[in-house]
Amino acid sequence: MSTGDRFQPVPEDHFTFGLWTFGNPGRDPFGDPVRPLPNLESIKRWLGILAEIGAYGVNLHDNDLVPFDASAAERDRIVAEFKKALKDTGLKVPMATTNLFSHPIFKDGAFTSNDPKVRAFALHKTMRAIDLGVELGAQVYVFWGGREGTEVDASKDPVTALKRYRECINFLCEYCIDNGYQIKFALEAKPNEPRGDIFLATTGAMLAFIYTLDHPDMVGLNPEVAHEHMAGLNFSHAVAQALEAGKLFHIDLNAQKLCRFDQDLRFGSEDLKGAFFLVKLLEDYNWPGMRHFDAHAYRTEDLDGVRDFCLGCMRTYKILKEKVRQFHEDEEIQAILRELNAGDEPLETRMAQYSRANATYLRDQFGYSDVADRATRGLGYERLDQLVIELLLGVRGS
Ligand code: DIG
Ligand code: MN
Ligand code: MN
Repeated sequence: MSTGDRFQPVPEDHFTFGLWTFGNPGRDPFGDPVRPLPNLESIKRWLGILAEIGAYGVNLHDNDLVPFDASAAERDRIVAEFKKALKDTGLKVPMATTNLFSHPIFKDGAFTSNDPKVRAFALHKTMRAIDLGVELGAQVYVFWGGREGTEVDASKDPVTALKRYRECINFLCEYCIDNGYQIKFALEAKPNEPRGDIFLATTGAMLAFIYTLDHPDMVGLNPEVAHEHMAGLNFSHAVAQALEAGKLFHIDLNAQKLCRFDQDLRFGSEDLKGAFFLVKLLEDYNWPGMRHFDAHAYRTEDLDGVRDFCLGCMRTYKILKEKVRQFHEDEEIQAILRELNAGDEPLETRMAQYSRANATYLRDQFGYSDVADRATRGLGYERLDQLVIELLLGVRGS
C-alpha cells in the first residue's frame, strides 16, 4: 500500500478484530484445521501485524487467551504477557466475552441449561471472564448464547428457558454493579447453529428481552450481519431499530450468502449494496462504537491470506465510507431525495401531537382529494436505485 493510499486503515478508524478471527485455524464440520492452532506466541505476533496494518484493537473470549483448564498462576502469567504485548503495540481491548459454547459441559446450554449446576458453572465462568475483560480495559461485554436453544422441543420449556436466561443476565448485571464495573452488556442474536433453534433468534427479539430485565439500562445489543441474514432479514433495519432505541452498544461486521450456514465472511464480500447502506447508517448517525469484525478468512488461505482478510475488511469499510460521502454530494441523487422528503409541515405538525382539534381536523376536514393522482404517481425509485448502483460501480462521483 502506498503512503498516499486514502483507504489505508488507521487506529482512528476504530477497527477491531476478535482473537478468534485472525486466529481461526480453518477447521469446519467436514475438515481439520488448515492453519496452525492459535497460542500466546501467535497471538502476540498477530498483535504486531494488526498494529502494522492500522487496526485499533482486539476483542476476546476468555478461552481465546486463557485455556479452559489453566491454573490461576498460568492465567496470571498469560494475562501479564498479553498486556505487555498490548502496551508494546498500542492496541486496545474494547470488548470481551465468554466462551459458553465450546466446552461439552455447555452442550445443552449454559444460562438455559436444565441442570442448575451447569447454569451455576456458567455464572462462575462468566464472572471470572468479566473480571478479565475489566482488567484489560473492556467497556462492552458481549453475550452470544450459541448453545441456548434446542433440537428437541420436549426437552426445554421455552418460557422456563427465558426465565433462566433472564435470571443469569440479572445476576451478572448485579455482579458488575456490586464491583463498580463501568461495563455495558451487549446481547447478540442468532437464529440457529450450533443449536437447531437458538432462543432470542433475532436482534428484535433480543431488544424486547432487554426490557424485561432488572437493569435494562445496562444492556444493549451486538447485532451481526451474518446472523440477521441467516434469518432472512435486512441487517440495516435491525441496526436502525437498535440505534433508534439507544441500544446499539456494539456490532459484528462480516458478510453472508443468504440461506446458508453462518459463513462469517470478510466484510463487504457479499451483498455490497447492503454493506453500503449499513456503513451509511453508522456514519450518517455518527455512531461512536467500534467497527468490529467477527469474521474469518476462507479455509483456502494461509497466514498471508489471513492478513489479506483483515486488511480487506477494513479497506472495504473505508471505501464504502467514501461512497457515502459521494452519495451525499451527488446532486442528482440529492435532488430526488429532496423531492421525496419535501414533506407537509402543517399536516405533520398535526400528526406529531394529538389534540381534539387535530383529531377532528384529520377525521372530518382532511380530505385526500387527489387520492387517484397520488395512487398512480410514479416515485422514481428505479432511477434512484440505478444511481446508487452506478455510484457503487464507480461510474459516478469524484
Ligand atoms: C459469534 O458470532 C459470536 C462469538 O464469536 C462471540 O461471542 C461474539 C462476539 O462478537 N460473536
Ligand atoms: Mn458474532
Ligand atoms: Mn457469525
